[in-house]
Amino acid sequence: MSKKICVMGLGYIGLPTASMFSNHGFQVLGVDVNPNIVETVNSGQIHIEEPGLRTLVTAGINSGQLRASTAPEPADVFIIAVPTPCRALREDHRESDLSFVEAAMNAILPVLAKGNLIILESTSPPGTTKKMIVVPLQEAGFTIGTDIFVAHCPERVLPGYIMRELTQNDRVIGGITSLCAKLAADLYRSFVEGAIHVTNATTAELVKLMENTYRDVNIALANELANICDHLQVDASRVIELANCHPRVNIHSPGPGVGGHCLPLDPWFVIESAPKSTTLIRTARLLNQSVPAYLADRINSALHGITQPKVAIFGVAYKGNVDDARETPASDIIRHLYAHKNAPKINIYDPHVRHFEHDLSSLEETVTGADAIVVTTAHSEFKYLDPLELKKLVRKSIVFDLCNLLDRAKWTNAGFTVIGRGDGTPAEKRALELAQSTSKRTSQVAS
Ligand code: SAJ
Repeated sequence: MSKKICVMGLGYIGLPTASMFSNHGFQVLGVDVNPNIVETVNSGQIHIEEPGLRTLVTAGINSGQLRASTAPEPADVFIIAVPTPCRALREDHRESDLSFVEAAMNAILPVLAKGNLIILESTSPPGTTKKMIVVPLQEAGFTIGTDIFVAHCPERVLPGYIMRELTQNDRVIGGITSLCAKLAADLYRSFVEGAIHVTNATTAELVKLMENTYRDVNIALANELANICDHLQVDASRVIELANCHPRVNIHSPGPGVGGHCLPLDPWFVIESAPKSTTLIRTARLLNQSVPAYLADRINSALHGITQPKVAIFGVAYKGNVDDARETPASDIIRHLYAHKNAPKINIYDPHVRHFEHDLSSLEETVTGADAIVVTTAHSEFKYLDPLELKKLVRKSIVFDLCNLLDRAKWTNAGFTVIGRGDGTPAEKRALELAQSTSKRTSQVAS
């Protein structure tokens, strides 16, 4: 009989992982506290957008290897893939919330048996595997490494490419003992084609956090460069392009801010674990957090003098071509726009996101009468929009391309003033140019 795996949490990581194991010879029970998710999965459908996921879920359900339920059952392996949020207590202070890990452990404790392997996949502050998994098991009478086994195997897959990266990426496995690590490594070898690196649990926790921290710090540098370029009136994209010709330089891309459930949170887990040794990480995080307010100010200054301005927001997903709006910079940009004295009316269009904190509208409704279009997410669909068609609907032809996504020449030729992220032209100057050209055209028409 094939081994049985119980996956706790059927979100962006749990469901892909459960479906992957179910297509590699394992009996898999996916567990989620949300009965709607359980019902959706049992019908072979998915509740999240991720290329290739539906095929594996449908195959798993049809073959009988995958099932979903709201309660765990006895199994050989338990994989915990639940959220580990980081609650914002202040703008400059966040704290980890491990209550979902605790709830998952409480749910599985009654069905655990000797010989089981328990794996924490959720991204967690250093020490979590010991504190939240090992300690409750010891309290329940188990001896780790002899009659029960524990490892941390952080997920490291990129949303949008999860199914490919699950198999192709290297995997870091942190065991509580070397036998724990070996058992977990053997399990993941069933589908992982990348190398499997074995270490201890706390090292694996820090590896995962530092990967995302590395990216956050580098994006902060790119965002600071964009701000410098606005000040110096130099184009940041060109600076980056030329600097990256150097064999040891890789400046990241500036954008509307940093979103998602990983990069804006994981550095805080590191800060929490060593508050006195994390000056750079904290500074970078705060810099990235400040970008939406900075950009909202630039947008507002371009709207100066317009009574009851109207803004069209393009995209609220935290990045291009995903349906996930968690911690999206668009949300902060909208909040700061609304807080302004001359607050605009805001309409939002996103072809991927289904649920957002504000109402979403159709493309046409969003653009009609707009004084500025603001591209806040790099969805591919926006690249293929026809600016000539949009020009007929807007009131003023300004577009803030905060992702540097659009074909600038195409939009400029269609009559739009394009303001890119860090493109070096002050928004106020652009708005002035635009106002002058509009009044010139109006007076020409009048005469
Ligand atoms: N971003 C920039 N500039 C860049 C790159 C990204 O502003 O040059 C922004 C994006 O627009 C987005 C945010 O950063 O708002 C995060 O996007 P991302 O593509 O860097 O990362 P995530 O959050 O989708 O996925 C990351 C990945 N980590 C790394 O690449 C080190 C992924 O491999 C992890 O598995 C995932 O976090 C996770 O779950 O932890």
